[in-house]
Amino acid sequence: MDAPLYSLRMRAAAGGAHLSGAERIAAGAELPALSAEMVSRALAAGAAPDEISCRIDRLAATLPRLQLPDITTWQLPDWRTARDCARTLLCRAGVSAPAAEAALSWLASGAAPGGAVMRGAMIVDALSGARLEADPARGVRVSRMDLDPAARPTILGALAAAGLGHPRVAEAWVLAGKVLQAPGIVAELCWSDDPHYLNGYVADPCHGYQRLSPLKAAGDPRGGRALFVAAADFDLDSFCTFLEGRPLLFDRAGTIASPRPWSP
Ligand code: WAQ
Ligand code: MG
Repeated sequence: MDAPLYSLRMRAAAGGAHLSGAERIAAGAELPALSAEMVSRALAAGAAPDEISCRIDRLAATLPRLQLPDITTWQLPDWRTARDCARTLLCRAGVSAPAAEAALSWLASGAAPGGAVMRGAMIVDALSGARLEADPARGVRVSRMDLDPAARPTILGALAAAGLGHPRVAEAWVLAGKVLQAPGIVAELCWSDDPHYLNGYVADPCHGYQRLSPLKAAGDPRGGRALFVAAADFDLDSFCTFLEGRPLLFDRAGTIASPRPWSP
């Protein structure tokens, strides 16, 4: 019998605003080191946190194991052209032009009330562009997903070999991998709130994880995630329960294409 696995979740806040978060799944023996690593990360996030919460939950004995989406990387001359590219990719995935536009401008101006960065993701009707999340400051937090511990070295090795060794890539790839399994998902749009990390992505079930470099201007502290959903038969509760609650591991990489200049 395999050793039990645990979900670890960390979230740090300062002055009521989200600072950083992390999600992992690991065996018990890894928990002391991993939780210390998460606390260090919270402390290194920039502002001094006034709250760091770490939570550990034991998971069911057998977890589903899936393949990660394929990765493409589109190189763009600047972030404005990349936002046009994001519009094109979102529309190709089935998002309406107004819904894509609305999400891009929310992310650009701060999607939480008062123009702050959200703690989680917006949920956006892919047709109308209406926001569906219950709490516009929190959104939905995708959690309880990770690389299968046994496959982790191989998958991280494949990323590093492709020049994608930055830890943000693996984390976002895994997060998008889970998002693309959610019932009713059409596409995801994301860029970081880290002022120095400029890459972002559009993910959809057909074309996988499509990185756009750069997707924002250097120094911009705003970022976030929009999850576009098809409203027909959409059930908000099952969508959020899946993303927040259902544990999922990835044990195989998708194909990783070399970076290419974008051509529409
Ligand atoms: N669930 C939902 N939304 C989240 C989560 C989560 N677990 N974690 C973060 N967010 C939201 C929140 O609004 C953050 O402000 C925003 O996403 C950005 O989070 O291939 O690093 O962790 O080169 O800053 C994408 C490109 C990097 C990676 C994304 O996001 C690549 C990134 P960050
Ligand atoms: Mg961040």
